[in-house]
Amino acid sequence: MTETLTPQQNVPEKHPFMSQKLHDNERIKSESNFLRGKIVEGLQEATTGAFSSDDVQLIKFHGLYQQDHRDFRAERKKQKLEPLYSFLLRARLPGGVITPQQLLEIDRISSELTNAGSIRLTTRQTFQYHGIYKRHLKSVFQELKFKANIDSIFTAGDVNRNVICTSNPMQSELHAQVYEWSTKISEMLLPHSNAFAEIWLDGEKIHETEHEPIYGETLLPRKFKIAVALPPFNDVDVHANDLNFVAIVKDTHVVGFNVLVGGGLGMTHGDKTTFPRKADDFGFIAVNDILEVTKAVVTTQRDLGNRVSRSHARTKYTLETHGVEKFKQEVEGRAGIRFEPSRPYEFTERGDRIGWVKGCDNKWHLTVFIESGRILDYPGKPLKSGLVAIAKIHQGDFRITSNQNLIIANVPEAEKDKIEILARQCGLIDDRHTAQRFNSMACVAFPTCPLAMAEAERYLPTLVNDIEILLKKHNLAEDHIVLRVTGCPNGCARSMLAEASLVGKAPGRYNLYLGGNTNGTRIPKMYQENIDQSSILATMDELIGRWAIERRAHEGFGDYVIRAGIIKKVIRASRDFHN
Ligand code: SRM
Ligand code: SF4
Repeated sequence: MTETLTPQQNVPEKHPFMSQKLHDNERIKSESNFLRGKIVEGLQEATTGAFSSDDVQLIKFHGLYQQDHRDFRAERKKQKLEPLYSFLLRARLPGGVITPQQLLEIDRISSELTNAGSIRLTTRQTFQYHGIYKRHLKSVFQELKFKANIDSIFTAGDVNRNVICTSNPMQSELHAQVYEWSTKISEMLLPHSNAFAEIWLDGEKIHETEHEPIYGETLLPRKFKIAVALPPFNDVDVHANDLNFVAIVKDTHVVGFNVLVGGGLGMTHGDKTTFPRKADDFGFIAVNDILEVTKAVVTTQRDLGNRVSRSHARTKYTLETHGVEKFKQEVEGRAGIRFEPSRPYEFTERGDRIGWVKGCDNKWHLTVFIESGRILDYPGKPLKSGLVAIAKIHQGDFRITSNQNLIIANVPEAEKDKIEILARQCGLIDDRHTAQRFNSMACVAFPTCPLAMAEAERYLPTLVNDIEILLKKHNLAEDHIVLRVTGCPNGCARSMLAEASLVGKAPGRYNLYLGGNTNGTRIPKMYQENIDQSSILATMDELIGRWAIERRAHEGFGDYVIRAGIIKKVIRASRDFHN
């Protein structure tokens, strides 16, 4: 069994950060009284739409981010008005599964209580509401909990985030198993604090005594992400997560997992001490060891992670600082297991299979493409109303994918045509979409993300149009490049695992990275810095033209740019070529 020591008890003598001043967020957490802070008082404060700066950090643990509409920021400043504050709420949905009834409630709440009116599917298999005013926050929490049985506990902050798992519906039995483990992991890593129910739900005590047996009172040094992948599908992008379980299957059963630790994609422009990093393979564990190993990895990161510099606090840096072997031994000791040599597996697919597939249980599953995951009624394309119409007749469930798409799952044969008609009417099925569009992804960026340096979600549709034109020009219209755009180097659309990616530098300007691969196991490298739209297209025109002529059979764009020497081979982490 994992010991439940506090971080202080577990810090080894030679911890490199012991003598330095801890980051102020550590103070905020430790003084917060199990994440209460002064949130209740802040909610009652009617003179501002915001919370105090300490509470802005604490509300993250409750699944909220304070934001202001960036399109209006300058104008409001000019008029000497407070920024137009509103909140993002991120739901907790391990594995991304929801019922039609839940979807109807999610839709209603978005229309009645949010300014944006949209449901935004995320790259971590859940949904976000944007634009909730402070005065509506409590109602949103209560409606979500009491009408849809959904909460947002620990979807942000220095804790384990939404646990994601492969959503391929064709392997129904196996999906059920990896989904079950995702939910068990998620539940094991929930807080033991009554603050959430107390503040938002006017709730009764859930936990008799408040303590955090796994996290300790100051929780983790930084966010922590877990994925469960079911090969051959790498839709979850294992190298983006602190902890990954790759399911090893025998016949129809998951018999164990290969454990990969220390993936992460964020970096800071110009700071070479920050970098995207692939996860290290620790080895194989038996299926029933998954929870103990999870606990051991989380507590090792809790105790060894950097609490001084938040830019170096993720597990990937802990591995770099202490060494992979030491971290691994620590996990073995805490979990009481020995990692066996990894079992063979292969990732061959990553994007969602858009369209209908029949599962092994003879149920049908329709994966619909939702550009950047934004569900809204667009002119001539009422996606949101269409989805509501489907939810009203659908007898199965829905699954949000880690690629911001949605699966209308478990449709009986007799209902298939009705669902198809509704999906076509609202634009959820659109035969004009190309493979390129299906394999392109963007993060939110403007106008809500405070960290955005350039557009992403609002730029993606035109960028894809342009890339489609280039592919057509070079007779590659049926082909695609795994293309991702993020408004800054944090990499929320996992741009650092794409074949080609644009990373925002300033309005209208991006760094162009090339050389990732189609199955998400290689980190791309910077090819051009700070370029504008016309340079991006000129470069892509030239490179797609060369790829069309020089590629070997079925050679992906990312593999081609490396073989052709356009990009030097990237082995492990971007650090290898930044240094
Ligand atoms: Fe992210 C911060 C949006 C997945 C790396 N991310 C943010 C914030 C909350 C900005 C902020 O801190 O104020 C963004 C809110 C924008 C908005 O208005 O909605 C934001 N991240 C998103 C989402 C919604 C992108 C999307 O288009 O779907 C994804 C929500 C996931 C979820 O449901 O939990 C999202 N973020 C990711 C991923 C991809 C993943 O997890 O698979 C990454 C890269 C993987 C990783 O963590 O290394 C990612 N987000 C970051 C980082 C950099 C973290 C780092 O340690 O390097 C930040 C900034 C931070 O934490 O300081 C960030
Ligand atoms: Fe915001 Fe940057 Fe994440 Fe995009 S990548 S959502 S701009 S933090």
